[in-house]
Amino acid sequence: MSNGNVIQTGLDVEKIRKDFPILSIKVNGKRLVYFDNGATTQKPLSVIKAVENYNENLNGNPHRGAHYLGVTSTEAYEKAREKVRAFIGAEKSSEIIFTRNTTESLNLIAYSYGLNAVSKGDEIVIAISEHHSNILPWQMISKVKGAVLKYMYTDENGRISEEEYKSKITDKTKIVSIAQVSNVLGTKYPVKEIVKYAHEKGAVAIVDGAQSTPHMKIDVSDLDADFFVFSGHKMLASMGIGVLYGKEKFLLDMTPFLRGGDMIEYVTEQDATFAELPFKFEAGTQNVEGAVSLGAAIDYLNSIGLDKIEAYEEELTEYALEKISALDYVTVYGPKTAKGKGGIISFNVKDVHPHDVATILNNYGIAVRSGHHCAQPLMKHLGIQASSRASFYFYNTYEEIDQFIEALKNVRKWLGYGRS
Ligand code: 7TS
Repeated sequence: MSNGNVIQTGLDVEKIRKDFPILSIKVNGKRLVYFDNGATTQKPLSVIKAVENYNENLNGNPHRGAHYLGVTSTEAYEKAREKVRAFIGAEKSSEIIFTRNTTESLNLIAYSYGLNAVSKGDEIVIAISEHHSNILPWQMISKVKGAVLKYMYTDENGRISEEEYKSKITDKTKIVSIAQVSNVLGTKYPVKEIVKYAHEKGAVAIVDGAQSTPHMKIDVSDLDADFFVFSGHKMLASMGIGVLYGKEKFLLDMTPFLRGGDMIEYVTEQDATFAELPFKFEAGTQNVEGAVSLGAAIDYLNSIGLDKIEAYEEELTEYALEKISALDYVTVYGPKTAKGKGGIISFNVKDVHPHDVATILNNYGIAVRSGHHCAQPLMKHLGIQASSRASFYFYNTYEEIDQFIEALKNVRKWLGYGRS
């Protein structure tokens, strides 16, 4: 299996890798093994070229003026919006709002929806494994409005049981916000069931798709989430472009988050009326080249197929889990099998600080993340300060996992310990 890049899923990974120039660079004399895809992903040539083409031929300030480049940039921007709509199965492109990233999308929901919808004594429910981006906005709303922030806890396998979410989401719950895939544990949570239950209790459901949208087919209509958010840079696109999907019935009633140019209809000395959706939420000059990069990234992902990507990553993760579990001085957090888990493995090496693990692996050209992964409440829940994390994408190979495991076997030796 270790040399098999063309497995049951039929992904020709060697061919795919040729599309990603950065994967050929050397780090400390070794070919880069990039296992930090949970933080950000690399770009294929088609995305790099789409941005180049935009800047060489199409750049202008969209939605302003009638001149040629004003029109071409508007077309490029709106074409990207339509690609996003189709990619996540939204009904209308006016339900797709471009933001900077997942963090901004969640803050937009908190300020524009949460501040109005939540009152004293109401409850907001999130998971203990949330990224800080899906915690801090709700802490703010809870403090300002006198609401209660409640947590759904993960069990020893990194899962949230039906019993757990049903005991936390109650008639008092106004907002449920949960990541579809945990950026630390890799758990794929039963978000469709959680959204359904939240609706039964009269709550609004928000799904953070930062770690799911790049890796699996998303259909927001089927999921029925009221809001769905993600970042372009974790799915082959540029940094600085993110998405907020919201059901029209909510977006229409929400007040703008940011105010200024391009989001108005009329402005008088003392008052203003706002532009229609989605422009009401896109104040100021937008990141058009970012949107273009996201459109090109979507084309690339579609050309491979999200179902194939998910299946390949599951096989790769199963292989890595099997190998890493055989090292008795390594502790793995979250689900121990790849079924129901994204390509994310968080772990600690006995007696070695995660930063040392990452630094030693870097000597072998291997990039893994270390730290609290912006999930400090989860770290506390797990009883640890930090962990190392390997996170995969469809351009990673079995060979790279072998290299990673071999390097991991040497980590304790570097620090003067025996191998086990
Ligand atoms: N939500 C989840 C589940 C995430 O994993 C991240 C980023 C965010 C929100 C925030 O995304 P941003 O694009 O707004 O920054 N996660 C990580 C990570 O795991 N390592 O670096 C960033």
